[in-house]
Amino acid sequence: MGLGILKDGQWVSQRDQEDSEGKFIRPSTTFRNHITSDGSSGLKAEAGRYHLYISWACPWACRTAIIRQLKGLQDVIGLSVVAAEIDQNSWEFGDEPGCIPDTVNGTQYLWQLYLKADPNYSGRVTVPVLWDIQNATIVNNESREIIRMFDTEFNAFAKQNINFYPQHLQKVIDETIDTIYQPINNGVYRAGFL
Ligand SMILES: N[C@@H](CCC(=O)N[C@@H](CS)C(=O)NCC(=O)O)C(=O)O
Repeated sequence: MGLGILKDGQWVSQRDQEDSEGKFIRPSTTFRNHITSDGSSGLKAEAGRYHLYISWACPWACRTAIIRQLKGLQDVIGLSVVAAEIDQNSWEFGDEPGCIPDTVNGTQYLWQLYLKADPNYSGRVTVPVLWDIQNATIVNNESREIIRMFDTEFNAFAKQNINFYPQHLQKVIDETIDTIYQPINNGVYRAGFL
């Protein structure tokens, strides 16, 4: 199955995704802004302002949905779910069980969401995506950073008082994630288990 990519704002339905040894290459993510509880980053944690896009087929996206659920943030951060299967047309909203349509932007394909954030975007169109409704753009599409924001910056709104990144475990949590998800060169990442 081939996968597509955005090039200068155009969806192209084929791309190279292997290195010279035939191994899958996972480039680093593009949108890396941060929400903070006090708004000092320029993006303040607020109820109803942010929306999460995932697929249940993606383990990276699932961890963001899991933390949203465990913290009790379902009423604070909205959720849309694309269909579990991806093909050369990108992630697509459907009507299969588990899908939740894009009630914020009304897109059919996830690449359309990326173009709303950046009309000239070039790169992979991946889940998860954390969307800022107020600024109409993508905050962040890196699951490791999204789960940290949900865990640490939204405590004023969270229904569950749980800390998933306690000080005494931070080193071992980071080391474990680094082992699974290793940078190989020039910002190119490869999932350790692939
Ligand atoms: N670094 C990202 C990786 C996300 C990722 O690779 N998602 C995959 C699904 S598991 C994806 O959307 N792939 C679509 C594509 O490569 O076109 C994260 O952890 O959030």
